[in-house]
Amino acid sequence: MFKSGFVALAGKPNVGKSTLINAIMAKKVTIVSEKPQTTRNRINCIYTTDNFQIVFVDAPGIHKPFHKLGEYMVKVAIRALNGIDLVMMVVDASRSLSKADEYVAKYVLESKTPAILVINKIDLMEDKSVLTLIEEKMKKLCPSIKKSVAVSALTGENLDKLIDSVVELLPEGPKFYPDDMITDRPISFIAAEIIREKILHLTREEIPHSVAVLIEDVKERNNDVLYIRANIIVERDSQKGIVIGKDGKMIKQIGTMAREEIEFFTGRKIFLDLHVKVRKNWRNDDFSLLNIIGFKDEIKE
Ligand SMILES: Nc1nc2c(ncn2[C@@H]2O[C@H](COP(=O)(O)OP(=O)(O)OP(=O)(O)O)[C@@H](O)[C@H]2O)c(=O)[nH]1
Ligand SMILES: [Mg+2]
Repeated sequence: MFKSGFVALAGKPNVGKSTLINAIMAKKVTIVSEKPQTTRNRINCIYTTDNFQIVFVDAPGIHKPFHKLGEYMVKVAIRALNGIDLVMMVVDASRSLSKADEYVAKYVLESKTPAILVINKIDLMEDKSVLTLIEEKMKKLCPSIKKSVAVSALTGENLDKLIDSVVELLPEGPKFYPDDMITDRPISFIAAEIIREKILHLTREEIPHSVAVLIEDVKERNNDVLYIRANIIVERDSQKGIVIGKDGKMIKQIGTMAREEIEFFTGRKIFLDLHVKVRKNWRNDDFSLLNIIGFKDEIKE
């Protein structure tokens, strides 16, 4: 019997949703950072074995938005809970439960989809006795929780148990994607995300949230090289200066790190051509949000 289904991740920002998917798949497919609101749009990550296929739907963290970008991200996250087989509701064991977790529980319950509670980051926990309290509280808020698993996406602890629980709750079904496909997103999306991840990693304060990456061109070149031209969009001239850095040092570092990772992901030689552009207030501008992030249904709604 072959099992398959769509499993969406829900949780507030920074609880480790994307890290969990990468850890289960043993492959980096979706980007991760220590800063909240890293994931901005939906990405399907496909995990196939001989016995099952799980399509993990990674989505932004559910939060209170302060601009249109955040507003549409939350819409994406809530929409990701429609038409799926199972929700993995993720909470952070190293922090106490908050109003934001209750807010997530409300949406999970409204989706009328069975859920697994994933208590992540147990490697940071000293007192494991609170796990039961977290479980009880979340189950009370969200009676659609069928199971609860405490894990660490970082150390891999209990991930096998989590996979077993997911598979157990999945229906019998076909393969939705071919065996060798690990994401539904094209290389342009993945490359933009990897570049943005490096910027998140290398910059501080308001820069990470003010940056977007737009792929302008992907072209086959001689000697099997894939040429990728990307615009790094910032909101202000001062931010442009920071992203370029003194003598272009910062952009060079971003470029090297991103190129290496895109090469690893694609198994191909990449020529990465980065430019920095200022688009004032892009985070509140529908045209930019459609054009750069690809929100379409969210803007229409
Ligand atoms: N110690 C520890 N850190 C973790 C674990 N899982 C994730 N993290 C860290 O938590 C941070 C956030 O991880 P992400 O996977 O980007 O979180 P997310 O829930 O996808 O966040 P958004 O995309 O912003 O909603 C990163 O710094 C991760 O390294 C874990 O099990 N243990
Ligand atoms: Mg994420």
